[in-house]
Amino acid sequence: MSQILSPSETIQAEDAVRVGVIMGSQSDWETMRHACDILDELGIAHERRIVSAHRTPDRLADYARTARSRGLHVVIAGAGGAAHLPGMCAAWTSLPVLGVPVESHALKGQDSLLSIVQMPGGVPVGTLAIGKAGAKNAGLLAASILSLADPELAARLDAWRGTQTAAVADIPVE
Ligand code: RP5
Repeated sequence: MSQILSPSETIQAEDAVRVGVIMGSQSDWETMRHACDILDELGIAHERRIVSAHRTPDRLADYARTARSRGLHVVIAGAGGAAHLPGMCAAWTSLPVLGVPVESHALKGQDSLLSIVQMPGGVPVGTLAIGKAGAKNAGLLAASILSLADPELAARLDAWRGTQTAAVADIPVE
């Protein structure tokens, strides 16, 4: 379902790939994998790339500028620290960009959160929570966006939510 492209490969998404999951570093993967897990669970084809706003700025520009023409509908971008990746991605594309603040060591992700959420008016990034919950919800929000034009996905998303609801116990156990 997912497509993993090596950094050296020409950026070329398959037609079916609708979500791009990008992250600033390999070290972000432990967080961003939770977005990919949700996309896999819901049967949403996606690609995963390491794209750094600071270390690989040209790769970011290429990726974001071609995202729509390559068939992507949503980009999920996760980064930590001075987390410019989601904002710079949104500067290059008018696709929905969902930003995931990765939990940093120094400031526990508050730096990441503020870097991502405080976009100037005119260039939006939909900012999620810090860390795993944010990555998971980014996957779910991407699914929700795609479900607007995909009734079968809407049904899978509703079923996923129903399963989650059914799994909540009435009474806490020791
Ligand atoms: C950011 O710097 C990345 O998104 C990552 O969260 C952080 C640290 O990167 P590494 O030094 O672990 O590669 O660009």
